[in-house]
Amino acid sequence: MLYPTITPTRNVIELSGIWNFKLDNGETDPVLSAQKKLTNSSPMAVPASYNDIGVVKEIKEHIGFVWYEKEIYVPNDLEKQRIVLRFGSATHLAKVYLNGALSIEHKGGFLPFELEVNNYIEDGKLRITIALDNTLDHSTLPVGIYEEEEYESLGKVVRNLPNFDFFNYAGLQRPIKLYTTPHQFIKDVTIVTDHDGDHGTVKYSVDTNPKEGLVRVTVIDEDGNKVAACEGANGEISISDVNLWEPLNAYLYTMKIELINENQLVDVYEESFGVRTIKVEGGQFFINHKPFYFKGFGKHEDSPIHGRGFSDAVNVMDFNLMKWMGANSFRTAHYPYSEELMRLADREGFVVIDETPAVGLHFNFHATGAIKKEDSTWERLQTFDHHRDVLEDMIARDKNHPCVVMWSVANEAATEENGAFEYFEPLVELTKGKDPQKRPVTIITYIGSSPEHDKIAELVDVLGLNRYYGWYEHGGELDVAKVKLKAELEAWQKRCPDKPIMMTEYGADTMAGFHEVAPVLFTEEYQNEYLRINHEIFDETDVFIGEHVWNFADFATSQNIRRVNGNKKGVFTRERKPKASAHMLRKRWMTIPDYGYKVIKDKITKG
Ligand code: BDP
Repeated sequence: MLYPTITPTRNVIELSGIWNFKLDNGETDPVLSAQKKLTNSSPMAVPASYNDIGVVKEIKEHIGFVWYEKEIYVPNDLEKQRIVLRFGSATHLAKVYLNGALSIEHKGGFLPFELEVNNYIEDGKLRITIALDNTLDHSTLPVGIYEEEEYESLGKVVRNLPNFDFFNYAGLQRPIKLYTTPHQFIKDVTIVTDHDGDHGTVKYSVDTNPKEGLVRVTVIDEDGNKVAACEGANGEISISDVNLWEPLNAYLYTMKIELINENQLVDVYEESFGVRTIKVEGGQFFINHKPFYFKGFGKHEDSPIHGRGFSDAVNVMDFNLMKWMGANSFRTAHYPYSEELMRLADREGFVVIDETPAVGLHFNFHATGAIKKEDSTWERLQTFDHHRDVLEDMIARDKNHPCVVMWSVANEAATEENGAFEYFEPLVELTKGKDPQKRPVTIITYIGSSPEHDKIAELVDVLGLNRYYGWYEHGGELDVAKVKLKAELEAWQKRCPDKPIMMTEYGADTMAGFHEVAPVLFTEEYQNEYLRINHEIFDETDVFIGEHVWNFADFATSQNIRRVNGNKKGVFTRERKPKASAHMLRKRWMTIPDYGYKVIKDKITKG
């Protein structure tokens, strides 16, 4: 799926700004309400989550549909082309009405969707009305628990509990754009790169609509020089003296694609790409044939005021903070992040584990944090079809990004329960089948999915472990935590020799400004000690390929007794001020090289 950009044949109009907004309290018929302009609406910023900027509880904690609307003129000149309305995302279920007519429905809150709007324009105008539902249940990703309860004195009370640990922000949280293409247009491009010595190869495949005309492809370097060219919808291009895309040292080429019909240039699109390879072998993770070590974070798209709303300023600052720390990578926990952020990661050289919104696929945690004995998750969940669609859409969107080095199919599902293997096997196969670059695949597991009980380790290329020894297990007993962590890592090596292990989450809630001489839970000293003992064990483990601290910054969660106004495991506060651990981690990461930190001597192979 192509990201909309301005080219000599295409235009883009941003629809960000103030939209009309209104809660739907279920009294109106959606079809009728979309037929006329929204009345009694309030201003709402787009992109943004509506929850925090709505201020009052009724908006912040609203369950169900809300309405957004904007009426625009479509300049006459544009009407000669295909005009496409594109949502970077709409969270979670969207019904889009154009001049009152239902035109598209989309399920899933973290991936783009679009539709052609030419036929909906009336008198040069387009009234875009969106009904958005934030309800989560056993068929959505993420998974939520929907409950209704009658109280004599109160009437019906509706609850929609997130089955996961982040606030269920909703709204039009990413940019919305109107863009144009010619009627004969470039629909998609797929790029797969390889290199040997200083010789790079680029296999490409261009999809056009209709499938006719001549495709011309030119590769341009960062200085604007043409380095290679080719003709045809599919082909292979050689680049001599190739500049590789390297972690934190990204080099991006531009592939200029021209579609020519009867000697006329009809469409132009430019896709940037990096030349790099990925391979997992012998317990190591190779980027460009060298063993890579992941240093970084599980993140969230989360910031004050915006909620989960897209902000270039937040993204640039977060990347600068990560660079300052010596981090080279992050995971898009727990949903695909905005396309704009992924493009920034390409440019900055951050290595990304790209995760689906499949979180909360378990019924074995109790709200108190206790692990319940449960074995019916895979019978009760109805997420499979949607999970498959989301994986396909995520790969279609992100397949060309050099920053993406691994797909995460799910986070902390009930992977120790019967039925987990049967649920995940087709999804892992699908991921491998759909990804033209054949990147490694992981499914991130929680502590209940121990080496003794886990059912899916054999399906994945990398064991992604979220483990909290010293926090949820043996909190305050760091000596015991160390022993337990070591034992588990050894057990994994026995069960899956040669499979790389990565700590995809480890962390401790820490209140910025809480201090004690002795490390005590919630103090900055404890967070440091907790991280330090984890690192000691990581450094003793051969097949260990990286560490992602949970979390980059403190983030919002729903209200519950385990969270004091949000999750405080951040190395930065939610306002991006460093805790003591930021300085401690910086010292460590600045001395750990991106490559060759864990070279297993008898296993050096060419990745
Ligand atoms: C893990 C989850 C993550 C939570 C974290 C925590 O993957 O979403 O925020 O634990 O409890 O279980 O802090």
